[in-house]
Amino acid sequence: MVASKGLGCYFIKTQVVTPNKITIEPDFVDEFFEYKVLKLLPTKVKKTTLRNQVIRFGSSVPYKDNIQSNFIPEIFTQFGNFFTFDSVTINEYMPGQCIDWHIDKKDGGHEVIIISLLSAAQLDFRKDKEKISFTVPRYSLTRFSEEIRDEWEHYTKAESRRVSIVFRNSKC
Ligand SMILES: O=C(O)CCC(=O)C(=O)O
Repeated sequence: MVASKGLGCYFIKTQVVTPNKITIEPDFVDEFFEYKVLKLLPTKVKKTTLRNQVIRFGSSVPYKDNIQSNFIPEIFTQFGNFFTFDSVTINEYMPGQCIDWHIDKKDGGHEVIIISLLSAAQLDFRKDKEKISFTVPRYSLTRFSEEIRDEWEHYTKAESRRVSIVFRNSKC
């Protein structure tokens, strides 16, 4: 984990927390969950520097592209015990591919929640001239809200093949 000035990062046991509401919880899921998620992904190789593929389940708010079904696959329902969501996005990155700097649309809810699979990645945030970077390990759960969600742009580039799952709640 690497943090630079601005957000004042500190450790609480296994979690990383900043006053601006980002937490990274390691080992939130396991290899079996990863295996089940990968079965949902079609095999595709796109020649692009951006994400290899994006598939979505559930609500078409805030993003209506690439929706596979209005129903969220059962494998994800267990997470209802930890957080509320009405859409699930699965991103696949091949080595060197990235998602460009962005702030998630407001109507995706007050919090962005991400599970990382297959490999760790660096998740970067920037606002004005400040930048902060975190390592999000394989199997971890990352949650961010408030200022860092609403005012800081985020970006990630995969070094190895990586799949991320993003949970959003358009109803809050
Ligand atoms: O893959 C990630 O960790 C970030 C995904 C993301 O920012 C998004 O889907 O909007």
